[in-house]
Amino acid sequence: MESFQDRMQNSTGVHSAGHFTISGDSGSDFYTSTGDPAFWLHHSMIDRVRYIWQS
Ligand SMILES: [Cu+2]
Repeated sequence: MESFQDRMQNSTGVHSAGHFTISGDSGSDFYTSTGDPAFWLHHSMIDRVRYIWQS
């Protein structure tokens, strides 16, 4: 669990990188990402990867 979390959640992890690169503000406002519909494709894939990992 720890290694999976580290890869997904640290500041350059897959999950975090989507928040910081989709929809504009790369690095300062984590919450602007949700304004871009493309962001939800990213987040759906994050959920899918977690499900696959759990399985
Ligand atoms: Cu997120």
